[in-house]
Amino acid sequence: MQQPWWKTSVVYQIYPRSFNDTTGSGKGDIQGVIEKLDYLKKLGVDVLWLTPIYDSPQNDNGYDISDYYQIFEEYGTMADVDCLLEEAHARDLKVIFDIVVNHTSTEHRWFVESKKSTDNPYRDFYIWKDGVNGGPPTNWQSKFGGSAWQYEQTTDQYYLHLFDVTQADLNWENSEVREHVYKMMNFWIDKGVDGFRLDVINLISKDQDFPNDDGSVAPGDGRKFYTDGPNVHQYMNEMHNRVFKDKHLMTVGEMSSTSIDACIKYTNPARDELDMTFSFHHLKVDYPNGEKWTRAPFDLGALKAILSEWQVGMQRGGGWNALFWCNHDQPRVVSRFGDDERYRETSAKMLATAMHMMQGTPYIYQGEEFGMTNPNFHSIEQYRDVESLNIYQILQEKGVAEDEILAILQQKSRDNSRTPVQWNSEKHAGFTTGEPWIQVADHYQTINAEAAVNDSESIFYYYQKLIQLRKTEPIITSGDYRLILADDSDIFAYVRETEAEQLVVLNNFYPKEVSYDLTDEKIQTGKAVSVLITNDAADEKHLLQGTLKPYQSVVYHLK
Ligand code: TEU
Repeated sequence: MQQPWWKTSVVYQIYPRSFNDTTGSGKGDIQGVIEKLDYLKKLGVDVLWLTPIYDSPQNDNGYDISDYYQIFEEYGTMADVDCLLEEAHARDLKVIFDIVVNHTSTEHRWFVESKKSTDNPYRDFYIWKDGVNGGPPTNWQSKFGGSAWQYEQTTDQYYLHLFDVTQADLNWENSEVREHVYKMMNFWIDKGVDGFRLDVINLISKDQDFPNDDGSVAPGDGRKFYTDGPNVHQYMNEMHNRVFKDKHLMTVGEMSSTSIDACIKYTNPARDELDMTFSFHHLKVDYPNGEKWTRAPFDLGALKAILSEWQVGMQRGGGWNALFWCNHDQPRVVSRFGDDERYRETSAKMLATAMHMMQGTPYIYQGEEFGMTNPNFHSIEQYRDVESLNIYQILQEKGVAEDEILAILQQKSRDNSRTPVQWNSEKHAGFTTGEPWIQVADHYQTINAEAAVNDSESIFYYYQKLIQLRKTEPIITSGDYRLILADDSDIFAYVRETEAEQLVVLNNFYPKEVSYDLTDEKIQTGKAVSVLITNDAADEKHLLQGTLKPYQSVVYHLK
């Protein structure tokens, strides 16, 4: 059956600010992306996702947009965008843009107008409410800490900001807002963009009663009153019909704190909403009691259960997952779930196998393809991320010791994945000839793209093979997922199966040799067995019983 093109594609996420600087500004730029297109083509990816490059005061590195139709000048010009699209398409690479329409920057002209007076034509582009008992309208908390409401003296009202105070939430109940959004999205499609990643798009519909949160869900931060809200599917369907329909685009929604049922609704093709969704539950298995800002090891049992629940649930509901370990908001995967010292290469390949053999569209975050690690910053002066700087202050006010705060940030800060891409062993890892906006991680002399491309056994070529297999082995796209060795505390194992063939995927998540026995796991023995891919030596005769070396992955193919 002919699959939509994005079901057999692999996406590469580019955070332009940290990707490649061609001007010496110390920030990456669009020409820097163009310069690396042949490298990305060699890796074998199909789609490039650029995080926001629009005009912005950069309080949240571009997720605070002040003009959707202008390019942030330090990244380049509209002509550079035209050149990028042309050069990418010439290499059969598609490009999707990041659209942030839950909120705009408070420097956007709409907000500048909106805050002027209660009868301003743009007033209802945003969410303004009277205070209650001299305080904010509700007890909702910003994702970046503190109240989600900011008081404005001029009109004696509060505006809603689920993120930074400089990111004001748009009022999606207002059809004028929706019309402006659809017009803008169609502008970018007309320029040649091949689709969109939609930032926190499941937060755009708020309960119009704006009730206080009684704390019964999560830490009482109000998310149940705006997550997967009352009109969100109506808006997604409207956006589909006004923007996406019949244009063969790829659309992926970033779904904060969502559910499988909601994501089936967002992505089941019969509903004409989105093509796929990012969910984050698997990336909270090192958040004890859901609390991000503490240090904790990850829970492999929870990780296996959550990934499996989403594989089976979305498969049953006709939905489609975006598959990812890392992005610009998450720590580096090899530092978080692998071993970034003794077993860096082996564990990075294991993690890649575990994710890429699942059903969905895989996303590779810049530098993941050659095993970039967390930078292990040791001083608050090294951090740039607004969320991390806010949390530093909040934890200080709570009396948490400085060294503990820094240890927490070392493990959890979004800056872990925002250090410049390490291209080679030259100064600043070849990222810039200027001063980088954020420090380059240490050990770039040995961990860099050039070294990886020059080593046929590197992580780079392992990813290249995984990407190729997705094109040559239809079972990776369409085979049913089934967890096996469910109770094993060291191995994450699953099968992908059709009537005709089966993949047996074994991943040892720890630095120790472990044994396994698949006798009772309904393996399709009797078929020809081969090793599809492994990050170490493997032998077909060990299909049913065998051992895995530290961080070893083996994928057996039966057909
Ligand atoms: O992220 C949504 C979001 O909630 C993340 O910030 C993440 O869940 C949080 O950092 C966990 O503590 C999107 C963008 O990816 C992020 O970069 C933006 O800061 C955010 O939206 C606001 O636009």
